[in-house]
Amino acid sequence: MTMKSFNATIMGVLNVTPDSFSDGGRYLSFDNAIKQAKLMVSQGADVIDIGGESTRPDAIEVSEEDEISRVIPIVKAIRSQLDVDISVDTSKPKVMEYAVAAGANIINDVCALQNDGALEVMSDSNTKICLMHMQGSPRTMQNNPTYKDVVDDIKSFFDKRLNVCAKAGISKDRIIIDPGFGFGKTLEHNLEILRRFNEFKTFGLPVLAGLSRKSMIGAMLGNRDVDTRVTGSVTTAIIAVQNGADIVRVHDVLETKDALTVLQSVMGE
Ligand code: 9MG
Repeated sequence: MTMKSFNATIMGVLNVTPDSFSDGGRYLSFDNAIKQAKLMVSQGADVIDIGGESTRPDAIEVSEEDEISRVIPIVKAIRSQLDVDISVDTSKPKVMEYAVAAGANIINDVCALQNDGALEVMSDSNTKICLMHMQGSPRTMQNNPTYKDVVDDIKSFFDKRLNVCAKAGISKDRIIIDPGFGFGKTLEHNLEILRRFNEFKTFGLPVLAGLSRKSMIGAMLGNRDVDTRVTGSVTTAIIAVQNGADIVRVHDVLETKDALTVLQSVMGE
């Protein structure tokens, strides 16, 4: 029997938005956000992903200034108080610029550096970048998403974005890819991506899976609401890691860490 390593990186989600779908507003205050970041680190998070604008379809748009004022003080506080990598979830070049200057280790861009100016900002830095696939925009993405072959189509998208990044001088060793569960995908698309997750390994890059508390979990469990999706979320994280995910983006760090530790003990090298 061949043994593998299942020591995936745990990225803990820290939303500092009033309207994020799964923890809307809970960590909006500065003190609560820092407390939550400390808790996630104590539970085993390797990276904290800080987001100041929700990506849900009905989310209120946030100005550049508001996003900067929500996110950057938290980046600075976490940088000075905790020994953890910091990711900033943003698609705005100005926020990227501030985040990089404040010491972020990763820019997590659900628009894969397609917004005007994003590529230039990131080519001027050494920070890692997560390129996520999304069909459409957050507002329109769930209006009948269609693919010829969902995994092949997403892989073609990565081919193109990796080319664009290479031309802009962004080296491959800075890039993480992410098929973007729930971003312009039906339940069937999401399930197929999860089953065929290891096909994204052909790029030779770290692959991130973000499934935590998403509506696909609720749908599989008979329209379960967001607060009762923990077990389903952990199960999908485990499947993703068994199928090659290097990083899992999760809300429930303790539960995910326990499940990964058990997986590694039983199945790991
Ligand atoms: C911000 N955000 C929400 N869901 C996400 C996912 O699945 N991947 C990444 N990279 N970011 C996400």
